[in-house]
Order: sequence, then C-alpha cells, then structure tokens
Amino acid sequence: MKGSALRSEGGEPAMWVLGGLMVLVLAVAGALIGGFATSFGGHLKVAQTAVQMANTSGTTAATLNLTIVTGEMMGQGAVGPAYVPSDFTVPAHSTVKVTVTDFDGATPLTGSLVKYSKVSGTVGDVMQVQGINPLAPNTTVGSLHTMNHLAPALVGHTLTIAKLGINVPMAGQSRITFEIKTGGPGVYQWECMDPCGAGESGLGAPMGEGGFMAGTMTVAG
Ligand SMILES: [Cu+2]
Repeated sequence: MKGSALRSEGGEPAMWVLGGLMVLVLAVAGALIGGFATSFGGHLKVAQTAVQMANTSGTTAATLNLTIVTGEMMGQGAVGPAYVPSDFTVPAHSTVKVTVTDFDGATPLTGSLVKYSKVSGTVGDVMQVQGINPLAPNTTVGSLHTMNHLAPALVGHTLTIAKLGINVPMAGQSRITFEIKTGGPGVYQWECMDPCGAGESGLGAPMGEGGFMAGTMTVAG
C-alpha cells in the first residue's frame, strides 16, 4: 500500500512535466508548420521574410558547383544531358553562391514554357552569365552579363525549384552564377523545365528523370 502511494505521489509531478512538454512540443510544431506554410508557399516575397529572420541570428555562406554535361560527353547510348551532381546539399539559413557550368546548347522555350526564361527566387532576382568555349572551358567568350531573364531561344535548361519560387534559365555554353538564401531544413525537388529531352515535344527522357534533369536539393540544418 505504502509503496503504491509513493508511486502515485512520484507519478503525478512526472505526468505534469510530461503534459507540459507535450503542450510545448505542439506549440513549437504549430509555429514551425505555420512558418513553413507561409515561408515556402512558392512566393519569393514570403521566402525573403524567412531569410530576414535568419539574418538576425546570423547567416553563413556556402558555394555549390554544378555542371551540365551533354549526352555526347557521356558517350554513346547516353540519354543525357544531365546536371552533375543532381542531388546536392546546402546549409540552412545561408547565402549559397551557385555556379553552373553549362556545356550544352540551347533548346528554345516555347508556348506556355516561355515563363521559365525569367530569373526568380535568387538574390536580386538576377544571375550572372559568362559565355564559355566548351572546347576550352576555362577560357571565356564575351563579357559577363547580369540578367533577370534570357531570350527564350537562348535557354538550354532551367534549374527550377517550384516550392521555393526558384527558377534560373541556363544559357547554352555558359557559366551561370547566382545566389540563393536558404531557410530551414527540408528536401526540395528541382527539375529542368526546358524541353531538352527526346521526342517531338522534347519532354521525353531525360526530362523529369532523377540523375539527369531532376533531383533534390537538401537544405541541411
Ligand atoms: Cu534540361
């Protein structure tokens, strides 16, 4: 009897602590879910609010280098082109400088796809474009341009992360640089919206194929 009374006395405070913790967890989860819902609703403006919040707690800088290789570069039988790597990780609450070296040529954007010729979701909604000679890729062709869009006919691929409102059109045979600001941790699908694949529509392989023209950006906390 005495033993069970003691257990009961001992149990009550524990239950209160447990109950309090659960309320706290629910409150934090609610705040996080609400925050993500407004931060990553696909609207850049809201995402910038999330970044400003991150800035007050200090941001870090990171770099990400991607290469777009052609089917020819991969050899006979390849379904290319492809982004290399196609799955990449960037730090949370950071400014990430992205450099994409595009060895491929252009596949014009037409019809409803023309909207993907516009830069969005990057710092300043711009990118820098520097032409390269694919036969001597460490040399440059022409001068460096800061652009907020490309002529639809010059687009070779896009790096599009719909959930984050990010779209960057890649100029053919160029080095493209831009900055993105990351929010909290998460895994985001990216895909190329340029009809660079097989078939008359250009929407066949490797369009939408992971490891080629689709993949994931992991934002790691
Ligand atoms: Cu593509």
